[in-house]
Amino acid sequence: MAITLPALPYADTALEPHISANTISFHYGKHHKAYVDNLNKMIDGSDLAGKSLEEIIKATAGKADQQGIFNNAAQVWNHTFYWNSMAPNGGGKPSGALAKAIDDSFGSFDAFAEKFKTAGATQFGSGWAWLVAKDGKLEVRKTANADTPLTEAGVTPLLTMDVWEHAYYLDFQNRRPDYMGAFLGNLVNWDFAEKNFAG
Ligand code: MN3
Repeated sequence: MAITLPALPYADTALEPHISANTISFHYGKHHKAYVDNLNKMIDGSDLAGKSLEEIIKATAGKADQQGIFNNAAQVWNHTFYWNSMAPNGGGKPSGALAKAIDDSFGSFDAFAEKFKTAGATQFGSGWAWLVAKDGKLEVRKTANADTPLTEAGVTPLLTMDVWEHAYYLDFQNRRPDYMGAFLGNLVNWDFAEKNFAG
């Protein structure tokens, strides 16, 4: 069974004016789709065909001879996670257990937000910023290219922000900090992060 491109969880105009339908048409319709298509071509007829996306990522992580498969598989997973990390009328602050965990782990929501934006701003070149849970504590991470905390034992990804240029260049040109401000201020889907935190 081939890996499929999941439907977007909202209309392609739903994140406007922050992320345009034009960005979505390239980012989801071209980039995300290409990762799915490339992955299916690469695993066709191999032992990995028929395995789940998560199984493919874990089986190929850190293996130099399977870097291409890993990159495409991890990018499929990361992007689906990213689309779900945003919502129309998102932003604001989390509530309940996640809000308490953010205060306990970072000192305050604002301290978390600073750390998250710094992770995105200091990821040189392409990559991702993450909020993850590990041993009941929350951590901010950044990963390069296709790398994903999904491969780390005991780590649960809660939220991600794509900082590849293709995520923001059409709407923000080179202003990555403005994109990150819109992500946290207007788009971030705390309901999704809360569900991931609750397991
Ligand atoms: Mn991307």
